[in-house]
Amino acid sequence: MKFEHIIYSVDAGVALLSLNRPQALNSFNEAMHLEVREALKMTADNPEARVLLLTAEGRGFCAGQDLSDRNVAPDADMPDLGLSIEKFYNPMIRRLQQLPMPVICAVNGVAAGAGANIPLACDLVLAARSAKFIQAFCKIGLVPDSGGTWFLPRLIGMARAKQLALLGEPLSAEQALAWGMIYRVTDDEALRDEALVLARELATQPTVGLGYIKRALNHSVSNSFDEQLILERDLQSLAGRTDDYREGVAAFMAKRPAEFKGR
Ligand code: T3D
Repeated sequence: MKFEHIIYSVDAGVALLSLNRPQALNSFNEAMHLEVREALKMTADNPEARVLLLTAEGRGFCAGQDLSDRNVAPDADMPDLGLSIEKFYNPMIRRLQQLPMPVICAVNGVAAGAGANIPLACDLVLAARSAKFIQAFCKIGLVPDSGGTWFLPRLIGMARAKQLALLGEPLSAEQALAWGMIYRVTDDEALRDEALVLARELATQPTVGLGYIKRALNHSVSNSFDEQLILERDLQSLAGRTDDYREGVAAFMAKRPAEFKGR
C-alpha cells in the first residue's frame, strides 16, 4: 500500500509511523485512519518490527478528528459519530494497546481531542517541551473518546481528569510529566532523536518478554489481585519458553552480553 497521509518505515527493529497531514495539524480523516490501520497491521505481522514509534510531522502531533468533515449544512443530518468511533478510533486504540511490543509515542507539539488521548494508549510517551495536551471535546459539545475517560482517571486521578475534560484547558508537557501522565519531556529539537535512541535500544531487548510485561500491566488496572497473579503465572510460562530467555540466562552465566532476537 502506498501511503499519502502517513510516513512508515521499518529499520533496525523499529517501525516508525509518522502522521503526515501537517496542514491540518495531522487531524484524522478517513483516508489517514485507513493508512494508520494498515501500518499497525503491517507492524503486528512483521517479525522484524520489535518496537513501534508513533509520532507526527510539522508543528503539531494531532488535532483529533478533521472537523472539516463534520461541517455539514444546517439542514443536513450529522453523521453518527458513534459509528465513526466504532469503525475507526476504537480499533486503533485497541490495536495500540494490544500490539505485542513496546509502543513509544513522541508528541511533537499540540495534541488535541482524540490526538490527546492516542498517546495515552501507548506505553512510553515522550513530549517536546512545547507540546500541549488539550481535551478539546468539551469545547464543541463532545465527550472525550479514544479511551480518554478510561486512561485519564487512572493516570492522573479523577479530580484532574475532570479538570481537563470539563474545562478543556491546555496541559503543558512539564505538567503532564509532573502528574505522571507521560514518561519524559525533551527539548523540542531533540525529541525525534531521543525517541529513536530509546526505540532502537528497546529493539535490542527481549521484546517478546517486553510485550508480555505490557500485557500484564495493562490488565492490572481492571483485574482483581487473584486474576493478576494467574495472568503473571501464564505469561511467565510463555516468557520462559522464548529463545530470548534461554539466551538471557546463558549470557548471564557466561558473563557476556546477551544477543536477543525478539523470539
Ligand atoms: O467525528 C468523529 O468521528 C468523532 C470523533 C471525534 C474525535 C475528536 O478528536 S473530536 C475533537 C476534534 N478536535 C478539536 O476540537 C481540536 C480543534 N483544533 C483546535 O482547537 C486548535 O486547532 C488547536 C488547539 C489544536 C491548535 O491551535 P493553534 O492555534 O495552534 O492552531 P490553529 O490555527 O487552530 O490550527 C492550524 C490549522 O489546522 C488551521 O488551518 P488553517 O487556518 O491554517 O488553514 C486549523 O483550521 C487546522 N486544524 C486544527 N485542528 C483541526 C484543523 N482542521 C481540521 N480539523 C481539526 N481538528
